[in-house]
Amino acid sequence: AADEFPAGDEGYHTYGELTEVLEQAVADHGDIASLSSVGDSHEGRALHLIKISDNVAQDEDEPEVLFTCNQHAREHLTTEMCLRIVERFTDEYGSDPTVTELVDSREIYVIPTVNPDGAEYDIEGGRYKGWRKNRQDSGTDLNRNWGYEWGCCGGSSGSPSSETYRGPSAFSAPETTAVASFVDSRVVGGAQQITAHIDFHSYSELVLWPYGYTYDDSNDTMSPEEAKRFQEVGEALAASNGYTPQQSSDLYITDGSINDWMWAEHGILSLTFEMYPAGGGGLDGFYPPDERIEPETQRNDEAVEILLTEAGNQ
Ligand code: ING
Ligand code: ZN
Repeated sequence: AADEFPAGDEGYHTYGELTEVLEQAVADHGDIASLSSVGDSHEGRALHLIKISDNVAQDEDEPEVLFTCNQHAREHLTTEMCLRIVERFTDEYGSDPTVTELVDSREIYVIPTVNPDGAEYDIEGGRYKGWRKNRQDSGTDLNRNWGYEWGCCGGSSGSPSSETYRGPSAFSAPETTAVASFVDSRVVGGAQQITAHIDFHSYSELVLWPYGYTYDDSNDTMSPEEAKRFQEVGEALAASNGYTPQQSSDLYITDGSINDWMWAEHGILSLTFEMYPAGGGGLDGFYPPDERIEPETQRNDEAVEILLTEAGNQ
């Protein structure tokens, strides 16, 4: 779909367009939405953070939930997923009862692009490059750069030219550092406020949960009960969107992923969604036509509601 770039209002958003839409959403809904950033990318782009809640300027004692998108540059559909969450939970507030109840009782955080440099590079010149990594040196795979069991076990590479290069050290990428610092900052009075998280990727139509670094389904940092909860929540989410649920190491071993860090360091119920299409698309699988954006992001509306609800069940 290279001929559909640059995207219009109905299509994929460039970083500049995304920024404008977020600024407008906050301007239109200042009572329930605020825009800040968790830091800057390697090339200096703001890593936007949107907070959505009633009394948005206050830190209320409500379960907090985080949605992150676009760690991988070419997975542009995920940015549109995060944008849909922002637009839905602002535009539908006061008219949709479920949205209203969740905005009133939760603090929702959305980071629509964790890798804006890579995403802009991928579309530069109007031709998709199939780029995955960030834009530091020859590129780091952000989802192999997280600091729990970094580089321990497989599924990442020490070669800078690899698609899954883990970087020279854990959190060597400014993007992972910035998101991690934000999550660290949500520890208030010794308790992590964020209780649930989805990191959106594409593609394969999967719901994945940790651990990725080990085939063990439980160990000294995840009890059998906790593993069971991941599986139950993962299966409920997958029942709502028709994806296939599995522990992430059952797909393949990966070390240094965001989910492993979120769970091990913060006890956050953290899952990955692999969005449309299910498979067989090769490089095209990363570039569904504009017409797929609405149905394939809408497809996750219920899953997002389930996770927000689950966030209140400790
Ligand atoms: N897939 C994910 C990846 O980072 C994944 C799958 C996510 C594995 C989380 C382990 C943990 O390789 C894509 N498409 O990026
Ligand atoms: Zn990905």
